[in-house]
Amino acid sequence: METTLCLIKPDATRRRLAGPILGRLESEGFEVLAIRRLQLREPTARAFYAIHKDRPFYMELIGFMTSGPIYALALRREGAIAYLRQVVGATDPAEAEPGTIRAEHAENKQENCVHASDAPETAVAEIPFFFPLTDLAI
Ligand code: FUP
Repeated sequence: METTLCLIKPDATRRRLAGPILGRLESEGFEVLAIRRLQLREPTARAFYAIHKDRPFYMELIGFMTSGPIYALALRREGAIAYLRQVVGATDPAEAEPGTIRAEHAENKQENCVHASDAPETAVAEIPFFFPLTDLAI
């Protein structure tokens, strides 16, 4: 079993899509180990996306991610990390496989509804931004 981090981003929260997305994740076999609703502050958003700090879209991404409430979820499933990336779909909804969350709901490359950790090292680094690892028994 693996645990991964999923964020339901401000665009999806604003559009009342948290429920449908959570339902989809549960129907895909993910167990919700932990869930929080919160609004990211700039220093936390900057640190979370530090890997992108030199990309041209970085400050716009930080502005967007701090623009409203998000949901953070720690999700457990067999092969959770790769499987969640598959269910979420490509960054750009225009390129996302039909049926993926982003193909169904996302507006563009930035307002793309969800974040999903992209590797085991990333999940272990990202989960503690929101949940103490000691609470999750992973
Ligand atoms: P993903 O792993 O699919 O979430 O996407 P990336 O790691 O490529 O991008 C990280 C974040 O940057 C995503 F949340 C979307 C955002 N982004 C933009 O805002 N503009 C872009 O042109 C590309 C990515």
